[in-house]
Order: sequence, then structure tokens, then C-alpha cells
Amino acid sequence: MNLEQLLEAFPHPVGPLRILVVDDQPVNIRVLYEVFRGEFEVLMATSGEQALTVCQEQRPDIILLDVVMPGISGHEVCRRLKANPDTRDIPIIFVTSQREEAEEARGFEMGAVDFITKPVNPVIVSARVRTHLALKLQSDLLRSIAMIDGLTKVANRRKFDEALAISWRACLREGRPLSLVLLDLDCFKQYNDRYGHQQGDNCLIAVAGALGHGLRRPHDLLARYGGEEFVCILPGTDVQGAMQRAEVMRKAVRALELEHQHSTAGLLVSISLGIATLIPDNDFSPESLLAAADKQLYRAKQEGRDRVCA
Ligand code: GH3
Ligand code: MG
Ligand code: MG
Ligand code: MG
Repeated sequence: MNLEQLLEAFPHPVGPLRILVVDDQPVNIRVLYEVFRGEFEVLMATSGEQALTVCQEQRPDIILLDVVMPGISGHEVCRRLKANPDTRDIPIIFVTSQREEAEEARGFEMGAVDFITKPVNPVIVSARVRTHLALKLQSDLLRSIAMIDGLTKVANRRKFDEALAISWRACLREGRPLSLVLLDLDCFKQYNDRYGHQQGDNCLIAVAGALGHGLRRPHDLLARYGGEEFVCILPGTDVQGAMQRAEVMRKAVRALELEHQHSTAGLLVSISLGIATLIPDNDFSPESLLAAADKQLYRAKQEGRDRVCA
């Protein structure tokens, strides 16, 4: 797909695409600004330092980067952006008056996606930028699809595994508690038997939506763990906090008022939840936390369902 087709099929979530033009000569910036201003939001920087700040604050979708600049050079800007996980996926095109092949090869070795010589030809620079933006959008899209559950649109198991490892390390480093809430729909086999698999799927979608009420902080994550089980990662939340959130989720599911005539826990769709909390240290593993939450979930089922155990 080219850029137009991609943008039409998958509109960019936050307004127009942003292109950062970096050059110590304002006249060079002007030329590129004229090429792109109708179509993209053009961000500008006249030094390497400024370019790094703009990247950190505004996350451009692509960068046109001059090589020779006083202070931090284009190569150094590239090296630093590639070393930072937040910025390493932003495509960089070097724009330079140095025409030697060795220079071009060096740019590619540093992780640039393309190399354009000055004076730029507007048609060529525009075509190359569009090609790389289309590739960038496709790879962003693939990455996000690979992390999302197709039915409920919450994070999938793959994303959960990744996020749990990250939260574990962060809480280990900071000596903070990490809570997991594992939950499972009550008597869902009977729900499918009574209302059909299609309505079962719709029920899972509605429940996933209601569970979102239990999330508060930017690093909280709700994922579909598998089948009709979901899991929440709550970094920095202690057991009391996790119990509050679990109660919010339990009530939000009840509040959907989805009829379930064959549930042993009442006549509405409900969930059972198990909580485990610990301050990560090297004697435990993320798997042990999950196993502890599963144990509590089992208890919640045993004690009659539609409840939270910790
Ligand atoms: P319990 O209260 O003990 O959890 O009883 P349960 O019937 O929910 O038992 P269990 O967790 O073993 O049953 C899981 C059921 O969930 C069986 C399976 O058919 C159903 N299920 C799993 N994934 C899906 C799905 O994607 N869509 C639908 N419609 N049903 C699913
Ligand atoms: Mg220069
Ligand atoms: Mg289950
Ligand atoms: Mg179940």
C-alpha cells in the first residue's frame, strides 16, 4: 500500500504526520519546509541539541537530518536516537552535501533508512519521504496488531508477557509492590450452551469493556489471558489498592446486567477474581506471582464465585 491508501484505511491517530527537518542553515530548512508544508506538520531544528529535544517531546514520524552541524553532528544525533528505545524506530534520512560513497555507507551503518544529497530535488525528496513513512506506518500497524486480542481489542497474551516482564523489572528496581488480578467468567460454559457461542463472544467483548473501569494509572494493563480469562497488571499498587480495583471490576461486570439463567452465582453474568501482590526480588519470578493469583482465583470459585480473593 502507498501512503494515501494506508492513511485512508488506518487513519493516523493523532492528526497529521509530523516530519522533523534538521539543518544548521535556515535556508535549507526553508526549501524542505516548502516541499512538505501542505501535507505534513513540519517541525524544525537548527542544531543537533534542538533536534534531540524535539524528538523527545514531539515524537516526529520521520526525520530529515543534516550531517555537518556545529555542536552535535547529525551522526551523533542519529546514534543517540537509535540508542533510546523511545526514539529508535523513527526513520532517519540523512540530507547532506557530502557526496562520497563512504559517507553514504556510514549513514546506513548508523541506522539511517536513506541518504539524500543537497541541493535536494523536491520531487525525489518527497517520494522518498512518502515511501519511508508508508513503511513506518505499516510496521507500527503490524506491531500493534500483534499485541492486540482480535475479539475484545484489549492486549493479548504476548503483550501481557512483555508488559509483566517490564513491570517486574521496574518494581524490582524501585522497591515497589506489583499486583496482578487474574479473573475468569463464572459458568461460562453454560452461558455458551444456553445463549450460543456468538452471544458468548459478545459477552466477552462487553466484559472486557467493563473491566477497563478498574484501570487508573498509565502503566496499568488489562489483557486477555486466554479463553474467558483476563488479567490486570497493576505496578506500584499494594494489595489493598488491588482489592479496590478488583471490586470495581466485579461490580462493573454485574452492572452490565447481562442475563445468565444458568449461572450458579446469580442470574447475571459475573466474574471471580484472584489477587497476588509482592515486592519483586530475585527470590521470586513473575511466574510465581501469576501462580499465586491463580490460586486465589481458584479459591474465589470454590467459595461461590462472583467475588474477590487475595
Ligand atoms: P467456572 O465458573 O468454574 O469458570 O466455569 P466455566 O464454565 O466458566 O468453566 P471454564 O472456565 O472451564 O470454561 C471456559 C469456557 O469458556 C469454555 C469455553 O467454551 C468458553 N470460551 C473460551 N473462550 C471463548 C471464546 O472466545 N468465545 C466463547 N464464546 N466462549 C469461549
Ligand atoms: Mg549543515
Ligand atoms: Mg476459564
Ligand atoms: Mg470460567
